[in-house]
Amino acid sequence: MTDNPFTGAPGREETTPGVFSEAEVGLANRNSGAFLEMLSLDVTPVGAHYLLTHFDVPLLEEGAHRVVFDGAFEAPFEMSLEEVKAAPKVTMPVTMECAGNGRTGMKPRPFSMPWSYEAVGTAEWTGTPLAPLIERAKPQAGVVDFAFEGADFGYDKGVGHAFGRSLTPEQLADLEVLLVYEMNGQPLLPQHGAPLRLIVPGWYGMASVKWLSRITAMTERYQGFQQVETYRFRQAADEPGEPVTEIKVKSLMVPPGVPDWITRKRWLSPGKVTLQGRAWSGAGVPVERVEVRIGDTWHEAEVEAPLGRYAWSGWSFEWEAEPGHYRLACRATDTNGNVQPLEAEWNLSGFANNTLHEVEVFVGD
Ligand SMILES: Nc1nc2c(c(=O)[nH]1)N[C@H]1C(S)=C(S)[C@@H](COP(=O)(O)O)O[C@H]1N2
Ligand SMILES: [Mo]
Repeated sequence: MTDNPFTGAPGREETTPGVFSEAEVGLANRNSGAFLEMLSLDVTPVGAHYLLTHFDVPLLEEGAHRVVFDGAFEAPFEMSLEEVKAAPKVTMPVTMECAGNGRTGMKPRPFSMPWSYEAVGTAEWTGTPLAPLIERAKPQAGVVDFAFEGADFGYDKGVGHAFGRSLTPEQLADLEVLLVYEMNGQPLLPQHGAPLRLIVPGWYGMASVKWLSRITAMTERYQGFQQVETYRFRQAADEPGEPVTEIKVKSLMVPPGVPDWITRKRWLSPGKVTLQGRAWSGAGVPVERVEVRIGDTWHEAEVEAPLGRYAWSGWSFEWEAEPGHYRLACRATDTNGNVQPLEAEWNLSGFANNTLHEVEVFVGD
């Protein structure tokens, strides 16, 4: 027997100065991000939707897969994919964002998947509502949590675990949670959770468990690693911290003009330019306004109606571009009055950075 080689998080500091490590670049190669130019689309093409997978992608056979309802249910049961597909079918456009999106903008930089802006996308998810299935399994009196576990297993900080998350009965009653088997009208791809995943609209992506295998009713709060050890706002490693839940208000811009290959800085000609992008908030709260900063002046952008309650809104602004060097930025406000902060609110894991998207632009002939 070898001792657990992953305890003590070897080679992994909580934060890191300067350049990205080989391990972080490896994570970035596995977990691709969205193309900012595709923010012009309401629905992100499947192949351009960001990915975040902690362990290996399990290759599950649809015909053999079951989702098991067990634990403190009066009437536990399991369902085949055929049975899930025979249940009432709904399609919902949902904007999903990784809690780690924006991590590279934090100082000092948390050591993890190095997302800048690209861990967000909107898909039309097709599946069946979870709530009636939970009802069918009849939770016993005293159930305080439902645990959702995926078929993927691995190690983090020395702890071996299946990726799992939980929601309380109150959260389930509030959230329109779906069991999903199609994305943009196509069967789920393995990397997006085939054959079955959870979608928790309005929450950061970690709640939307992929490769869903087991739903366990619990009379005590779920203590899975991904629920209690991570996805928490902490200032120091020894704090319990507050859980990461709903998405915070945010906006991004389609970078205008043409890019420099390496730096992604932009070049464009003077004259009329349509600046456009997307804005969203969490928990089904609509975006109220988007402003665009050109030089030192903020301008009101036009905001479109979203495809659905949990989908992002398009925004646009007509700019009469004059020669010069600019750091363009955009900023959204939701109908609860939440507005994007000018400075990132630092936390140890780099979660939920919703500060401004800035794009450096040169206008000239
Ligand atoms: N089983 C499982 N579910 C998971 C994950 C995972 O690693 N394993 N990653 C989560 C995270 S952190 C995010 S942001 C979303 C990403 O979903 P996507 O890869 O389909 O975009 O899936 C979530 N569900
Ligand atoms: Mo994530």
